[in-house]
Amino acid sequence: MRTITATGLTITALAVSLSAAPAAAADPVGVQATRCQQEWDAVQAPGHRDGKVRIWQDAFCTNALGHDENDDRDWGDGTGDIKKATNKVSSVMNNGTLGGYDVVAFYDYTAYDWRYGYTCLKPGEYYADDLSNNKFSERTVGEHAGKAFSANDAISSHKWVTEADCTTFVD
Ligand SMILES: [Ca+2]
Ligand SMILES: [Ca+2]
Ligand SMILES: [Ca+2]
Repeated sequence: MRTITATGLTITALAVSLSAAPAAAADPVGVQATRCQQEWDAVQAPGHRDGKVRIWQDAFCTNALGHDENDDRDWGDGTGDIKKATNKVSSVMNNGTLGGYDVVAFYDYTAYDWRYGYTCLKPGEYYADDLSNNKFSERTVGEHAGKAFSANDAISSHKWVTEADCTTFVD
């Protein structure tokens, strides 16, 4: 009886994997989506938390543009750890160590100016693999006050903050 039961289970499992295979092959995004997890796993630190924020030019953690354990008030000014990344980043990761200032705030404007829109990435969210799915907070000043713009290809500065400092989060 045990042999028959085991055979039955094997056939069932095979049928499931065969039926699932065509869908996976037709979905290259499914392959891309594992890239951020691979990048996360590759960080050599306890719990993969080395205290840094990581950024990529393209979605799915592709084409790295830098990493920083501090704040950077201008992603395009040629100084600090983030130098040539303004208005082009499409995926981000929070490898911050847990506790205190462990949330990363990303701003549309330089100098951490939250009034023109920002969004925060909690350490427990790990990463955002495609920022085109996320918007900054609504602007509170300027001609576009009340509007919320896409966070994709738009971030211009970042700062380590606490969760209590944010009301808008990357999800
Ligand atoms: Ca900079
Ligand atoms: Ca981009
Ligand atoms: Ca910007």
